[in-house]
Amino acid sequence: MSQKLRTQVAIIGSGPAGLLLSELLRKAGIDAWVIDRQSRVHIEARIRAGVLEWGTVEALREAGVGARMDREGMVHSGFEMCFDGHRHRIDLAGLVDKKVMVYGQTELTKDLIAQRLDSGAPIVFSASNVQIDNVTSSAPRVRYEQAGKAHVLECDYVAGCDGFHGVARQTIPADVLKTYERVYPFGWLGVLVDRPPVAEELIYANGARGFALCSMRSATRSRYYLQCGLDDNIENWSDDRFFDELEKRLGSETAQNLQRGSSIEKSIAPLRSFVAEPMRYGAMFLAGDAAHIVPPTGAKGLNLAVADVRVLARAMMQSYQQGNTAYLERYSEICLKRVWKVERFSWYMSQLLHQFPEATPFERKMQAAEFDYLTQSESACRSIAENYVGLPLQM
Ligand code: FAS
Ligand code: PHB
Repeated sequence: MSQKLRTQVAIIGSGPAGLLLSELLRKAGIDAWVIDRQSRVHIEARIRAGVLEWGTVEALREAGVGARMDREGMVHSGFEMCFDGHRHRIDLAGLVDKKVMVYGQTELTKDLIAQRLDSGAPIVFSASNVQIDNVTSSAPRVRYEQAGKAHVLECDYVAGCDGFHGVARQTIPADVLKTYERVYPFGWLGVLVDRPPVAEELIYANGARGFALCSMRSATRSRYYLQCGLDDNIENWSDDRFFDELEKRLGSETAQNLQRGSSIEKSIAPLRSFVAEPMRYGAMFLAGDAAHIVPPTGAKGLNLAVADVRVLARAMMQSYQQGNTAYLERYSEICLKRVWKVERFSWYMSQLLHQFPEATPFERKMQAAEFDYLTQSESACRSIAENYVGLPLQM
């Protein structure tokens, strides 16, 4: 016999989107349940994004989880782009008077989960067989099993924050859902190493051997990425081979400051641009990777997920507190406007900064000319800067 439960908002997924939404709603006195199929340990062990737009920083503070980020995060006022060893700094503070925060997605996920557990508000881990029913009726509900027991959670709204491989998007009928996709012919091989970063700021590098990114999690923990083949696997990459290749891609001037170490995490992530429309179906709202994927070259995945839930939280507050459902009605339209701009920027950065196996000599020349133009045009750099720090959130 399944246990019947009731809430206002059923949130599928305990990643940054689902957790932030749950805490913004809780702060506004709106009940929600968070349900995830993975364990807490698994979720908190994921190594993903590392750069936060200022809008994301403000949303995390608004949700009450800004303290550790403000203590341990690193505020950056610029980053470097490097082409064939020639570095050019994008001065974010100088060009658009804004900065970014370097703070790991792993850490902000831990902060959000800890606050939710401390508050006693409902969060369910290791739920299996999660299913979403009746989202086009007046009685939407979510069913799941946990510890061998079946549960039925009745609700007003369902928030599908369950990532690219989740169940929510699959709930939208094929004749309603429209998807757009670009799969890139390479992946990113990432390593995490407890060594001081090679430079104070991030370096995005392109060259004949391919893309490389130098990022960090703290003054003593670095995160490096190399463009790799789609059919590549981490067994082919010893730490020594990784650092040898990174040195070659960075050029001797930068590489002389590179401190090698043993990797504490190593993984390959495919690169994809993906958008699903609409982001709302009846009483169900998609947010984050459940609705869209960007290649990480623009550092936008996490930030776009946060932008979605800032819009969704405000729309739900308007609905519950003022009975005004106008924003909920326009949720998909409002979010998709931003999604397509962010997709464009992430695609642009990926086109500029990677070696495409099928690229013609003319296309390589276009990359070089684009980079050359960037080094001489303040307007071009300002365009990159305003996108990198995050476009204003429009409601
Ligand atoms: P998430 O995927 O984070 O969370 C979805 C949650 O839903 C998960 O906890 C999952 O367990 C749960 N779930 C899935 N199916 C479910 C089901 N059926 N029932 C219940 N729960 C379910 N972005 C960057 O900017 N930089 C990076 O370096 C970077 N690296 C990345 C590496 C990888 C491997 C991936 C996948 C993404 C990376 N991203 C990166 C993008 C990343 O930051 C995402 O945009 C961000 O995690 C999106 O957050 P959510 O939408 O909350 O989805
Ligand atoms: C990271 O630190 O993991 C990171 C930073 C910037 C990106 C992608 C990943 O564009």
